[in-house]
Amino acid sequence: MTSLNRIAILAAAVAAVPIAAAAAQGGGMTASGTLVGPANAQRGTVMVTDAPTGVLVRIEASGMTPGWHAIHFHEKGVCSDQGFKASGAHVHRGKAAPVHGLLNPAAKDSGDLPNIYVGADGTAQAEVFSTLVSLRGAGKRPALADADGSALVVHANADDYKSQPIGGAGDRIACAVIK
Ligand SMILES: [Cu+2]
Repeated sequence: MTSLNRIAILAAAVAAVPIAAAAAQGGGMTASGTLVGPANAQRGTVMVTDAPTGVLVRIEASGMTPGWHAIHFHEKGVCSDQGFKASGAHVHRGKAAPVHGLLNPAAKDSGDLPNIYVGADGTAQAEVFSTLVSLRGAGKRPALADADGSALVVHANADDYKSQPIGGAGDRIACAVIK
């Protein structure tokens, strides 16, 4: 191949992947938030990276109660109220209430995520991946960075991945606005 041909092929390949299309497919954009507990006390950070088939989530937390805890994406980017109820229900498609549970065959809950484990020292470091959402709507998956934003909420108990409405996860104990 002459170098001229090579340049022509390279130019064609670049033209075939315009920047907008790359972003629509999940172009590595990130969003992050500060994890807060009761009385707005800082509990760590949450980082979400858009990926071609979903989102990668990194959580670094401290000052938490040891043990397994459910985490979910909730539908509104609000973590300022006592109890974090303002973050709403889980991220989901359409108007109907979602059917929850990663191990539930009928599930339609886009906010579902696997549990995290907090060690005896009250810290947790975890990376989890979800194919159920996107940051900005890639793959027609619900967008975390939509008009009203979203939040990552940590619950008091583990998620059993089956029971309704939230897998027995209990109270909301920490919350991070994703933006
Ligand atoms: Cu939840």
